[in-house]
Amino acid sequence: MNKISIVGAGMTGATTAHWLAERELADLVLVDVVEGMPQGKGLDLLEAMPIIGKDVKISGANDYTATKDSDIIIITAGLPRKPGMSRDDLLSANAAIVGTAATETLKHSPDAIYIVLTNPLDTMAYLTMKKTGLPRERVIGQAGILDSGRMRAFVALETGVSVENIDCYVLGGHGDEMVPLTRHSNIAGISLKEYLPADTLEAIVARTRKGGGEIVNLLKTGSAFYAPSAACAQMAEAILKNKHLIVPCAAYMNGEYGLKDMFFGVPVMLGRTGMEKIIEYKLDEDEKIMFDKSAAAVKETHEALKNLVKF
Ligand code: TXD
Repeated sequence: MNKISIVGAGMTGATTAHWLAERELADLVLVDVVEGMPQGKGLDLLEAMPIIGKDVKISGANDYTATKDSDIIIITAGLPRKPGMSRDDLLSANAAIVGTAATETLKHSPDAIYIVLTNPLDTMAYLTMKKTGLPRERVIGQAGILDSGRMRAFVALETGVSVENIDCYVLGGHGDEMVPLTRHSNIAGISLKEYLPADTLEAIVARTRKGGGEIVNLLKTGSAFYAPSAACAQMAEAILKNKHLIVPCAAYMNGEYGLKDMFFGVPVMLGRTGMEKIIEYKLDEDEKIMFDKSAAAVKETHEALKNLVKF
């Protein structure tokens, strides 16, 4: 059985464990600083396994020894947003948490692939790669599947078409400057630009960009967790099953799309070695402008990180 350890057993971490257990993909370990909480959630989930008929071992811990020999480490530890906060407002608090989680887990699982969720996402993935010194194939950030999932849900609500027929591609940084590619997004092969009136499509794009904030404002405390964790589980499955699945994720850029030394949301191929390949779309002029704007915002947060942390 494969093994996945999830650091941060809060809303996103515990719900990721839930989706993963349903897939019977790997044994699971939850790690959190709150005493008893990861153990309690782990045991509760373990006791659900006979009921849903899945042979998965799940446990919780407050230290990293239990994560030994994990195939995948998922990092969701850190603070979530409060209403009125941007993801970047979380930078200094979460940099300390993610830095420790990354280096400590690596000691026990030198061959693991890292999936990072903590915000500000692109910069926390960058921090994880720099702190661990891992090759870029083994550090991937989750954002694009979620942002694209939100857009797919809004298109489905608008059109009444099955979510299975709707493909959306939201690229760029995981912030308000994210880039929903309406030309490439489609319903059963028909571009959204053809399928929907311009103003409807514009409203969907705007709602997608603010999708995380919409939920933060409704919840009042905490941020979205069902869709983010479902996205994370899809990534872990694609990796462990060596699916060569192409999905938007945050990846370390080494010249692709003209970007270097930064994490950015692009279509990647996921398989057993992690991020196997970056897919490069041909962007038109408008798309390129949106890409550059989003990249500039991510770069700025990366620079703020470099002023906080030594690699
Ligand atoms: O799509 C995405 N990338 C995201 C990211 C979608 C949803 C949530 N996203 C971000 O993940 C969010 O902005 C936060 O930065 C993290 C965690 O969000 P979550 O909603 O799960 O927050 P919780 O419920 O507060 O859980 C965080 C847990 C909590 O139990 C803390 O006790 C724990 O993290 N924590 C730690 N665990 C281990 N080690 C350390 N040092 C630690 N510090 C806090």
